Amino acid sequence: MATTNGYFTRSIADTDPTVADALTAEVGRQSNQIELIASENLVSRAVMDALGHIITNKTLEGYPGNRFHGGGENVDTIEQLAIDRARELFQCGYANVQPHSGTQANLAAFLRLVSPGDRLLSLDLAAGGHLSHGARANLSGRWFETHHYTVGRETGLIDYDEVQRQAEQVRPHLLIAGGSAYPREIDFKRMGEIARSVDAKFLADMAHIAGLVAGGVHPSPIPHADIVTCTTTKTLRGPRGGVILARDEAWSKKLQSAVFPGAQGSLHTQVLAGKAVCLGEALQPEFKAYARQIQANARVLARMLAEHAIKVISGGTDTHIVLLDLTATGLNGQQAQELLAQANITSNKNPIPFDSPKPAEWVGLRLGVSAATTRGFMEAEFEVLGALIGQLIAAQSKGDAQGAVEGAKTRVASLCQQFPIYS
Ligand code: DSN
Repeated sequence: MATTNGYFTRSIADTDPTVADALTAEVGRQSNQIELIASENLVSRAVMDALGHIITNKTLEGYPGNRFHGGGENVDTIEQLAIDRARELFQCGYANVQPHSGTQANLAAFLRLVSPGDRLLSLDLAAGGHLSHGARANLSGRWFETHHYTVGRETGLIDYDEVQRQAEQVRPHLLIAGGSAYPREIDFKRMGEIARSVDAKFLADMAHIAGLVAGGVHPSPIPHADIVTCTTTKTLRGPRGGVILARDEAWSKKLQSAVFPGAQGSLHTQVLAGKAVCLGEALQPEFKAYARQIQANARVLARMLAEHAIKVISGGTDTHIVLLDLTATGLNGQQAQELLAQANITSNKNPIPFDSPKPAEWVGLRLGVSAATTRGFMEAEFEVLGALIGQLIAAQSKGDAQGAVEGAKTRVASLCQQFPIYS
């Protein structure tokens, strides 16, 4: 019987060494590489305590005080805390902390904002948009008629006059701002004005920049959008999951039922606990300093790469993201990603504006500084890192990066040793 053979006491190393070995290897991987994937971060020990807690056993549907199952009193406490913290952090009237991901949060928002066949106007994927904003491969692309705005070919910036012109032409039911690879500040106020001028609803997806908004270094979409969605995973430095926010508590009834039972079933109770912890952390004064450091570090990284003759899309960054155009280097995104990986720097290939639709042909590399900033890297470390990446790419475009890889590996190892994680 499960309960007589150490079911409640034996560790994973004893019961399932194959999985345990992969988990141990992952600790080594994360410790010994520099994480530059813009959607990643390093959660606190407190968030991990929540994620690994037996609260995961609890099945619940509904909302605090109004559940479909018994025994929910402790989860009620945690969920209410997460809601209150999200409302305080983002200064809004309504928060729903149940969405299992940002995409689920968007799905629930669509359920209340649009009907099948309606027109969406969202940022083009290659210009930094997101799959769940009407991409063909996503349900949203099947259910809605999607139109995209993009960025200026030369500037890499959203041209708001052009968005206005397109909105007048398309007459969307829903205008969406936000995405996964736009490195610059988004003018949510202007986007809200554009939406209202054509009687469209306005959804702001601040998944990537939620931590920057929380930390006060990026303007908040809350005053301007009908609904705001985000993840807790990225700059917010929490568990994998989504949140829906609205300025106005009037959305409460409609959005509660859009999330459950509209878009998903029972809660991920352990993630809910992790969200409560991360939102509590983001309310601390140190989080503001963290957000400022992200921005400062990203600017240094962008400057260093530009000094190494690598084209930085839009010429810089206002966020945690630095998006590189590798065209002039002769490398594509995949080759650059693999090159950096040889030196234990983790990144991802990405399309740049007007790039090929085929991932194998993308010439972009997306870098993000949130995780390394959590690790303790400051401007000085990002100067070193920017130079290393610049030298690696320059050497590879001349055909021989072996020496540069060896040199970079040594510097990366010493940085990782200097800034340990989870020790
Ligand atoms: N949208 C993906 C990214 O930005 O990497 C996952 O969050």
